[in-house]
Amino acid sequence: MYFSKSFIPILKNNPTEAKIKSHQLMLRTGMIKQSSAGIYSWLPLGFKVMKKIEQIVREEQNNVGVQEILMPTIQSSDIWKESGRYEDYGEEMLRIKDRQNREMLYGPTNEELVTEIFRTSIKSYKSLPQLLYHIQWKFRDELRPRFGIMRCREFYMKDAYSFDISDDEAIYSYNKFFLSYLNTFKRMELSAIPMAADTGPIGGNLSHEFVILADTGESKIYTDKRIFEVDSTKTNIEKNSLSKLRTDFEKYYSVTDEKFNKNEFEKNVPDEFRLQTKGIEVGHIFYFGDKYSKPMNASVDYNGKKEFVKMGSYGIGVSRLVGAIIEAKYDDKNEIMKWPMSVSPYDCAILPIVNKNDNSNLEKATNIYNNLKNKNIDVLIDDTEENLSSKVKKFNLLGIPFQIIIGKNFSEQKIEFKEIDKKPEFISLEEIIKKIKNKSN
Ligand code: 5CA
Repeated sequence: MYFSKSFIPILKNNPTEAKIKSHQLMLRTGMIKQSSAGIYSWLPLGFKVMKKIEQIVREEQNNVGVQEILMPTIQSSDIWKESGRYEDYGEEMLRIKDRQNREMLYGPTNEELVTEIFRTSIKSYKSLPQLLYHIQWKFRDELRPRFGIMRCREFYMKDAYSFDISDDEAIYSYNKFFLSYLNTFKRMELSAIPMAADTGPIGGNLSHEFVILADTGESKIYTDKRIFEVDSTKTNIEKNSLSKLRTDFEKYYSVTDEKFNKNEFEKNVPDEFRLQTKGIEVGHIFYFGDKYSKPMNASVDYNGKKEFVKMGSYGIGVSRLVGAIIEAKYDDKNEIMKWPMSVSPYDCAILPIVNKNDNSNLEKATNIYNNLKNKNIDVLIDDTEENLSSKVKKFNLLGIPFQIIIGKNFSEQKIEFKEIDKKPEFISLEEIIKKIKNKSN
């Protein structure tokens, strides 16, 4: 992509309405545009990042055997009346009437709808477990939408649902998601810690939030620093291996605000390991047994007996993750963003010095650009006539992890190449390709 032809509407200055760095950067680099309070359009740069995050989330759901479906955004109120949540959900739910005067709503979550889908098709315990997910827009009429896409009204979520015959099997499903979440966030180079959490309007009594540390986070957290050392790499999908993983984490006190108990914290965590800080909730998993299956009559036949299925639900804030990664990776002091390669909007940027009367640098840049494209490396080339220092400043904000700079001292064998936050080196195109490919794997 040529910068001059791209739709990346960069702002000169930080927008004053934005209070945290992710919101500032996303507006400044034209990733999103607000359309009304808490509702955003996703422009090419932001959309590319979000789609890459979505794909990682998808692959890690598939890896633990969850099947993808797609449910609609608009739901009928009938099923919510069955579960009893239609009234309980309160003003956060956007209620809509259709032309027949039927009560509809824009889904804030999908426990009811997925239970309705399940109960009409699955009749025997032999078809269990069923693990289903979708990635779909949600709407919650938040009282105070804020921080851009971090707490907005319309957001993109992966939500998954599990159906099992017993508590024991249901916990096994829960633990599969536990592992898949750790793997998902690791691929985005985030260290997300699972914390015992409150269940709010979703319900149940077992729940973990996955939280990444950030000063600007809205969740207060209390944790034992040793939890960062827990190794999940040797865990496999077997029941015992997964429950060991849970135990390895749960050994360490780690809770969100609502679950905090000062005495327990001080009793369980030696002084030097106590960490009291803030974080961003990027995922949340729940086990709630028959909270929905019972009132909605979702049961299976178990050797002639009717058993209500045991359910859990599992969310990841796909759109929130875009902001969360910025909060975790943006270097405030040097004003440099560096996207993890796995979610970066482009793999490499080429910054030639271009002037009106001499297009030789642009030709060299185009040549390299074509070479990289042939190797499946996604490149953004800045073909504008801005001077080099303002190009570098601009690209430091765009956060593409690699840069090739083409100026007067260009040489085929010693091309100026740098990782965005490191010193330049002078190497051949083959070596450049190798370095980029190494980082992509
Ligand atoms: N049904 C359950 C699990 S699927 C559920 O809805 N869980 S949730 O309420 O915790 O939401 C799941 C994730 O969506 C959260 O962890 C968070 O990352 C994201 N999320 C929730 N509310 C918002 C919001 N207003 N703006 C952006 N992301 C949000």
